[in-house]
Amino acid sequence: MSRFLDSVSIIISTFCKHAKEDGDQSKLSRRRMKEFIQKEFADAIAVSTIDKILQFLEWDGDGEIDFNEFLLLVFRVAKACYWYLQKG
Ligand SMILES: [Ca+2]
Repeated sequence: MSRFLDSVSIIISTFCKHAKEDGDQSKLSRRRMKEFIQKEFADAIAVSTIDKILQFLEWDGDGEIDFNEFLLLVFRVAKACYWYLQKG
């Protein structure tokens, strides 16, 4: 598998792993998503910011994070990392 597809596979398996641990294999609760963001970005994001991120991500208002909403986080992080690396 190419490096790019490996990365996509990791994103999918990360979402599925956390969704499965949350009971429903297709969605994460806001609580689980908050824990995920806290764990993954502990050094970079303040707790108060995480709630704002969750409001942005959870745009359909059903109280859970589906894969499309999870991808919004991936896109934002990828864009932020890209711009950070460009500044070099
Ligand atoms: Ca949702």
